[in-house]
Amino acid sequence: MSDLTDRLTGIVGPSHVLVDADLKAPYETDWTRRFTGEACCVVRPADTAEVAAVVRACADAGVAITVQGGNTGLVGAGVPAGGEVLLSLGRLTDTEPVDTVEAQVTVGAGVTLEKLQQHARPHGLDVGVDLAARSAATIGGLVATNAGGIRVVRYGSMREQLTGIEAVLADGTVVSRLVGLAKDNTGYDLTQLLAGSEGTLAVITKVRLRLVPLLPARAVALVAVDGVPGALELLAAARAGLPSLSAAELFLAEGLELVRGHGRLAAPFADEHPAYVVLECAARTDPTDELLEVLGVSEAVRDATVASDAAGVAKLWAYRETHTEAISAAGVPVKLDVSVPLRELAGLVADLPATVAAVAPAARPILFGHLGEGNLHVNVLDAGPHAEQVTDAVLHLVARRRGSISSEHGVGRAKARWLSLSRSDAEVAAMRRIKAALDPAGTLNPGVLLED
Ligand code: 2HG
Ligand code: ZN
Repeated sequence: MSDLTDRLTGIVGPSHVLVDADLKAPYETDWTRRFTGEACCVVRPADTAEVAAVVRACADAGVAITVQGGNTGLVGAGVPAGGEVLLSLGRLTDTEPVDTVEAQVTVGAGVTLEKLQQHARPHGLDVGVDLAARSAATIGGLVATNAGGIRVVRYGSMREQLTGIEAVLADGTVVSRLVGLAKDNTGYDLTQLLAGSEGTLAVITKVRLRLVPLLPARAVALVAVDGVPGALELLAAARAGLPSLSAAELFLAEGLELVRGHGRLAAPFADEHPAYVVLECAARTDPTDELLEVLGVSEAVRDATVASDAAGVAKLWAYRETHTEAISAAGVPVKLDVSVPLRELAGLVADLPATVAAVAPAARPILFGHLGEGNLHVNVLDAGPHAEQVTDAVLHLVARRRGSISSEHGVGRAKARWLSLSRSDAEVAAMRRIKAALDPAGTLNPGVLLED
């Protein structure tokens, strides 16, 4: 192994090959604290050429690689299983000037979402994807997992923002397609193949993204409803009546109680309600009136509060966006991220507590997520030794309702065992053939997405 570390040191310099346990530790455990594994070393290249040389060195040595961006992933895809070289892309922070004619930009994989937003916004443009982990999540990781977030209802997931990619293949070859042509039918779309491939096919080093118009005027409503059927009735009204709709989110009474306790937040309403919806409208001019009009006629609304100033908007979003940190402060949850057709959502939410209780009687499920896509984040606290059974029971329930076992976080190591619940044998076999063609030695992120 010291031959390999010597070669890696020659490529990136001694200060960017970490071998001391203390220095490696922050890279070896994921954000949830549920996934952890030892890396033989952490290597931090500065650019695509260094990444290519590192990948080639590992291929020559027959040592596997775990690829890591901001380490905000939730499915254990970015931490080693044991013994891999951990390839951290945090130094790939090149940011090219915003191309205002194409409304596109090219950035290094290690640029955080927040930095990219700050880069685009002075030009009257914005990134189509946004999510709570924006300050640490990197663009490379967001593409590798095809991240979704809170604006999918308007702009789609990360793959819809992609116009080009540069990546290093398992043998160290660089493939680069960063022109960002709006139309380009010249064969297989490698850019889209790599989106959502979770580091198993190549290491993404640069990304070209389309940008959307910056919409400075925002109005947010926090709406109390009787339950999921009411939330869906409100969603239907919002979809029909709000051309400026930019987010439609859901959380339940248990989640509100948890985030209020964690953040010392005031109760949003005089009474408690079973479920809450956050609707956000974004436009060039104040969309408050159109939002109020829809709230005024929807029979699903039990109570509502609306804000359009920055502080008020942030205050309302906090009830939804602090769910993850409030849950994490309460324990290490089993994190599941599922989606079902919207007509199945109420049934799924109704069935979940009993399904979880049957295998983990003391567990506390906290449900929230992205209403527009039927994407529920099922976080289960206090599952104790029953984490696997909880995962198994919930994912089977989702499959019975024709859903996906991973909506936006990816499959990672956490869900690889259950991939066949969402993908047919023929599909998994085709995926394995693609993996074998691009990474025949199985060096890139082994055990992620496809079980060994
Ligand atoms: C969100 O929507 C993120 O806030 C995190 O996808 C979800 O913590 C989770 O389970
Ligand atoms: Zn989410």
